[in-house]
Amino acid sequence: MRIAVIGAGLMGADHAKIVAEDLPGTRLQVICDMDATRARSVADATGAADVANDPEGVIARADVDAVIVASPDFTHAPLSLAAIRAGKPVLCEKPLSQSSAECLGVMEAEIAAGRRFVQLGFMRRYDQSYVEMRRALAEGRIGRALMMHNFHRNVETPAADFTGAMAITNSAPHEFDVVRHVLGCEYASIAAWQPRRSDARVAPVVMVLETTDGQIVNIEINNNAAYGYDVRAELVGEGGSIAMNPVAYTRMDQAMAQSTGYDADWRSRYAEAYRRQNRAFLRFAETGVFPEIGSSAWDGYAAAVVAETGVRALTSGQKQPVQMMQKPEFYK
Ligand code: ISE
Repeated sequence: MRIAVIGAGLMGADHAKIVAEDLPGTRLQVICDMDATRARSVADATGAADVANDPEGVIARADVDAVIVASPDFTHAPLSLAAIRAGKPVLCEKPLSQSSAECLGVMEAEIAAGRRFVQLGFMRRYDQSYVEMRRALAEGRIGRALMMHNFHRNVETPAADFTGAMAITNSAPHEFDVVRHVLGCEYASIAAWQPRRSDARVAPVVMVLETTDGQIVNIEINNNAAYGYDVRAELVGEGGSIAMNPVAYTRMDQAMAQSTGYDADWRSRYAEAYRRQNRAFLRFAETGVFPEIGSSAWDGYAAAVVAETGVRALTSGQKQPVQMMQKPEFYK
């Protein structure tokens, strides 16, 4: 399987490393980036065979069998469409698009092509904590699900002009996706608020969602939490609860105190989830069978609808109904 990685930024470099180190049987064929120096440095670090700067050209190349898209968000849907046109499986970083209409275009192209090509990079589904929550629910060990509490904290925003709307469209889609995956239902409504900060940085966004099955979900997105990358989740059922443990290999005991560290960002916290996701993508590329827990173009559409509705809820200060199309038979 000859793989091209499009985008040699943070995520592209990470994906290239996973392909090179953790996907036996693959060849890292091309690293593609507008910035030739960046592409070359990732290629050198990972032993990729070639570099390029034209993504659509790379997707069409005869010596490329599958594609990983990790270029800027606005390129995700157009490049997924190019992969569908070329008949090549694509692992596309989240979000598929911030526009649900554009996600719909990708779904329509896939349906017209008659088979799945697009796996979306909602890697949290492969994190062991969510795997266990979903299993506990399926096995009836905590009874019927009532609520899910979620915290998503970054050290600081990547850019100073990051807004509350961006917290909803860029960071929260991980929670939107993994919660509906764990609970196995869709959202019925969303409300969103922000507390006031004492400085100009973006304040946390707190959302409360109702599901179509009558559960309540709350999500805190705090992109300026200052102390570390910290994701927490607890699924509460009628007969028990299951919560994510902090992930740490060691504990420090010193000066009359006990402490564990935080990751600086998601790449190390979810390293194993990314590896599992990318292995699942490789199997998908080899067999054409869509991964059992993988997220699809439909899931990208669902996340985009909730995010669009969440932004309306934040700006209006009012709870908004989440209105999604019927799930096409193709994605069932
Ligand atoms: C960021 O946009 C991501 O995509 C990461 O996966 C997430 O964990 C991070 O907190 C987001 O801000």
